[in-house]
Amino acid sequence: MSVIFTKANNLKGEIDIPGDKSISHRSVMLGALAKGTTEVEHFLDAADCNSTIKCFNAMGIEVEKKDEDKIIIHGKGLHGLKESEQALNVGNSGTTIRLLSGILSAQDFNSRISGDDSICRRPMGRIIKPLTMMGADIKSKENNDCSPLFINGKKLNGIDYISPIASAQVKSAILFAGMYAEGETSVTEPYISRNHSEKMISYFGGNIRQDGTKCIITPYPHLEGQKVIVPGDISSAAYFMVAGLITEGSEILVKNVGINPTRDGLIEVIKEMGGDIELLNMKDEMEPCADILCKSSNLKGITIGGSIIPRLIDEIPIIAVMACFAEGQTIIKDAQELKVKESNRIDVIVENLQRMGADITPTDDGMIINGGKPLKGAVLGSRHDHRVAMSFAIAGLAAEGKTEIIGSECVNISYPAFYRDLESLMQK
Ligand code: SPQ
Repeated sequence: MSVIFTKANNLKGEIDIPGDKSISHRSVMLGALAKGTTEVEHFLDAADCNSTIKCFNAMGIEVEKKDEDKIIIHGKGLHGLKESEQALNVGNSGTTIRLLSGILSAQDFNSRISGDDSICRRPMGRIIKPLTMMGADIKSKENNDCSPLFINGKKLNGIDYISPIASAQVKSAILFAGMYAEGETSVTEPYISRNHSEKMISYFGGNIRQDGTKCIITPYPHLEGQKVIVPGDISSAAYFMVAGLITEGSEILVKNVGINPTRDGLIEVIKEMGGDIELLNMKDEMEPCADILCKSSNLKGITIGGSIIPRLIDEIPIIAVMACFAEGQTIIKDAQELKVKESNRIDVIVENLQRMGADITPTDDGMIINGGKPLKGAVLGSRHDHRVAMSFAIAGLAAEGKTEIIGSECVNISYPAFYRDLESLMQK
C-alpha cells in the first residue's frame, strides 16, 4: 500500500493520542503475572501490543477486550503461566520478545519464541548474555544471537549487571527475570532509559529501588491486579507536535500525552530549537501527563547527544525531519542504537531525506543536517518501519510537491488511526 501527501499549511485542531505502547505491553505482562484481575483503560489497540496479548493467551492467560481500548487481564500469579503448544509469535515487537524472554527463562517449562523478518534480524545477544549469567538456558536457532530463540526454563540466581547500553528492553528483561531469581538483582545503565517497568512493578506491589543509574529488584513479589490508565504515547504525539512546528500557520493541541522524564527528551529539544511549545493541564497519576500545544515556529539547529538520547530514541526520525526546517546545523550523536531498530534508522532517514533534497550526512552514531533549505516531494520507502512511515508523512506535508510513501500500512504497528487523525487537521 502507498499514501500520497502534498504540501499542507494551516494544520489546526486537537488530537487524542492513542495509549503508550511501552506501558500497554507492560500492563499485559504484569497483569498476567499478578493475582486477580487487571483492568486497563486507553490500552493501545495496535499490532505490537496485540502480539503481546496473543503470546500470553497461548500461555493460558485470558484477556477480555471490553472495548477497542479497554481490556481486562485475568492474572494467574507469578507461577501461573503454562507451556504454549506452539512457538510464541511476537510479530514485529522487540519489546515483547526481549521482556518475555526474561520471564520465560525462569518458568518450569520450555518455550520457543520468534517473530517477523525484522525481529529475526534484531540483536538478542544483549539479553541472552545477562540472562545466561543468571542461569538461563537460551539458544538461538542459527547460533547467531537472533531469534528464533529456544528457552529452557531454569532456576535463576540474582546478578549485579553493568549494562553497556542504556536500553529499557535489556533492563526490563533482567528485572522480570529478577522477580524469579534467588537473591536480589541489579542493573546499572550508562544513562537511565525509560523506567515504565520499574514504576509498574512497584505499582503492582513489587519491591524495586533506584540508586543513581542502578536499579535493584527484590525477588518473589506478591503482585496484585490493578487498574491501569495508560497515558497517550509521546512517541506517537511527536509527529503532530513537529507537524505543528514546521508547517506554516499551524496550531495543534495533542491531548493527554505521557511526559515521564525518561521519555520527554523531545520537549527539551523543541524548546532548545526555539519551538513554540506549551504544556497544559499537567497531572500526575501512575505516570505524569499533559496536553501539548505546538505552533508554527522559526527553529534553529542544535547538537543532540549523551544522556538525552535514550529519552528520545524513538523520536529521532521525526527530529531529523524537523532539523531540515531549522536554520543552521543539527548534529545527532551517540545514537548508534538507531541501527538495530525495526530498520537501520540512520540509513533510512538519510536515504529518504537525501531523496527529498536535504543536506544530510550519516555518521557512525547519528547524522549531521544542514537545515533551512526547502524539501521537495519524492517517492520514499518505509522499510516496514512504522516510525519511518509516520515521520515522512509529516515531511511530505511540509515539502514542495508530491511525496509518496510505499509500505505505508506499517503504521498499524503502533498507530492504526494515524492517517485518519492527520487528515482531521487539514482545512477542508
Ligand atoms: O518494541 P520495539 O519494536 O523495539 O519498538 C521501538 C519503537 O520504535 O517503537 C524500537 F524500535 O521502541 C522501543 C524503544 O526503542 C520500546 C522500548 C520499550 O518499550 O522498552 C524501549 C526502546 O528500546 P531499547 O532497545 O532502547 O530498550
